[in-house]
Amino acid sequence: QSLRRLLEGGVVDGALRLVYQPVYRLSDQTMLGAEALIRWAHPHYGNIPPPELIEVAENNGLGRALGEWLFSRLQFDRDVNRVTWPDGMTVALNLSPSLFHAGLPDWVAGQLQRTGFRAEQLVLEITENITMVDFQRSKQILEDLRQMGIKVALDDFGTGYSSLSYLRELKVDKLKIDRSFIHNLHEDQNQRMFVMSIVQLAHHLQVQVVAEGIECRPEELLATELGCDEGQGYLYARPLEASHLPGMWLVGN
Ligand code: G
Ligand code: G
Ligand code: MN
Ligand code: NA
Repeated sequence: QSLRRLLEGGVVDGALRLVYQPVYRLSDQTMLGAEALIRWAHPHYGNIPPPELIEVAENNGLGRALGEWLFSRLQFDRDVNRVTWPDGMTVALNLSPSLFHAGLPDWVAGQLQRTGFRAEQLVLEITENITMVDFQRSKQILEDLRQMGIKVALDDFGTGYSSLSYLRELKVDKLKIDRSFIHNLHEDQNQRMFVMSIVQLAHHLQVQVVAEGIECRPEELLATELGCDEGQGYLYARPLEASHLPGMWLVGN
């Protein structure tokens, strides 16, 4: 049961599936959407961690196949598993490095058309390191995506090699502060200073800030006080099976 066979075999095989983690507005706990996260339950090796799955895909020239599978599975979950996306709710997808090239905007447009999602529903998450490979080209790709109405988020922010000043040039909608900075926020003054500085700079640039990995009330309280706009984490919800997501729209709002 290779990854290639699973990807080429379509979306019905449950060994490869998506789970969805809700994202909330911190000021009033309104649910804003969900992040789709891939899961691979291997019959012999058990659950393969996503980073390993991504590496296998990238090393075997399956980056694009994986991307197409993601959109197909979103469509499948929507149409067959009834994961409806109410107006205004967004779905965030993590992009594999090999998809991040000049052809990305056209490729995404094709996927949207094929699967019947609208650009406004989509958030694309990319890590800051991917954008550092060719900064000028990355700027153009992000501009093109946003021109199409797609939102772009910088994922795992704070763990990469970029400097803060590059945020000024790279136009994104959101910045997701890595969960290592949110963990025990109430117990670490340095982390609080870091988060506060990021929020100030981001807001100055009209960029929204998402706090990842909120696990307890004190972390939530501080993330909110420090000005983070959105939050995601086990305190609110773990990544959920598709069938459990629609119920969350109601609970959250
Ligand atoms: O879901 P989990 O916390 O185990 O994810 C671990 C890492 O794998 C995260 O950094 C996440 O961004 C990444 N990841 C999860 N799903 C996908 C996916 O569908 N595509 C890519 N490229 N990365 C993913
Ligand atoms: O890098 P990225 O943001 O895509 O990673 C998302 C991953 O983080 C998901 O796979 C999810 O399992 C994990 N995650 C989400 N919320 C929490 C949390 O509150 N605590 C921890 N430890 N991990 C979380
Ligand atoms: Mn992510
Ligand atoms: Na992250």
